[in-house]
Amino acid sequence: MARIVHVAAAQMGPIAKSETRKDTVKRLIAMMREAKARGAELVVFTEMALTTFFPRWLIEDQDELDSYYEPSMPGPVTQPLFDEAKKLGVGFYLGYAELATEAGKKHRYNTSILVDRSANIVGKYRKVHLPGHAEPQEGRTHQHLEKRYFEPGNLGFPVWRAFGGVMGMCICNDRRWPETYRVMGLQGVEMVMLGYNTPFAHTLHADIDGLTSFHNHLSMQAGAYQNSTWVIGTAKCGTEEGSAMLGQSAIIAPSGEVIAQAVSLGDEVITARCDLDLGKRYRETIFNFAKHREPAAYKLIVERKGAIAPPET
Ligand code: ING
Repeated sequence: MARIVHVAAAQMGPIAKSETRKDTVKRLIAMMREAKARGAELVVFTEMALTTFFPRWLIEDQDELDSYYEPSMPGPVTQPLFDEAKKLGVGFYLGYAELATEAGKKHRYNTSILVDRSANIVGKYRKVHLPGHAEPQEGRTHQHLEKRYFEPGNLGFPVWRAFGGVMGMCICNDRRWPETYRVMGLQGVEMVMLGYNTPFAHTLHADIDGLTSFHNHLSMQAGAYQNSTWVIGTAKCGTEEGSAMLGQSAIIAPSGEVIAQAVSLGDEVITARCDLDLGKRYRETIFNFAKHREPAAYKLIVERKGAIAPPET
């Protein structure tokens, strides 16, 4: 019996600083309803889907900064999203800024959750790879201060049995690092969900920033193919508070092929019929980890501290 999951990526256009969570939750619910109407049972929202991407600013007022985080999930403002999901029988991935209290101490994470079709939170992930800086940088029109506002994730890269398969999550910059997919790949992941907020002007090197679009799909397609997994990448995009961000949300098969892609820079739902057994056929042939990642040879692989010098002549 084929294990099919009908998936939607719910891309978001800009969220203005002035927009309330009530407003953004209404947008999320509207896209969830559209996704359901188009046959989806799992909706992948984006990174920090409830607020504007606030790490673009140096925020020194503590109350203003705290206003961007969720002290509880669901909370009073996000509960309607969970209620709608339960009513529709739709699961979802949601990215948000988390204010967690652990052993009486406050911690702040860039977080995502996986919610099943009965609106139960079955998984949580906290972003490991935090790009940008902790201190404001000269010469930038927009900062990228995730290292200032979040701690690195402390949950690793777990995977969960859900939706008839093995599900994994990551967030934005994580998608650029092979370790992200491989750690989940070694746990048998079959679908990796992720959201991203990707400004075009990140490195301020025109040649590199000019390839932002190319590097986006390159990273996700490689991760999908090399680990025989589906990858669902959902953007927050468009010009948000003056910062132009990449769209291109995509549903990528374990073959590495992009099988659905957003074409706008606004709220846009894309859907696909994802056969989880497609990944299985790759794992049983080309990427049979047990057979082809030669344990004996891999044991010999050591981290080199630099190139081997030429023999003394
Ligand atoms: N944003 C960006 C991302 O990794 C970035 C940062 C942009 C890195 C462009 C490299 C190039 O997509 C977040 N939020 O991680």
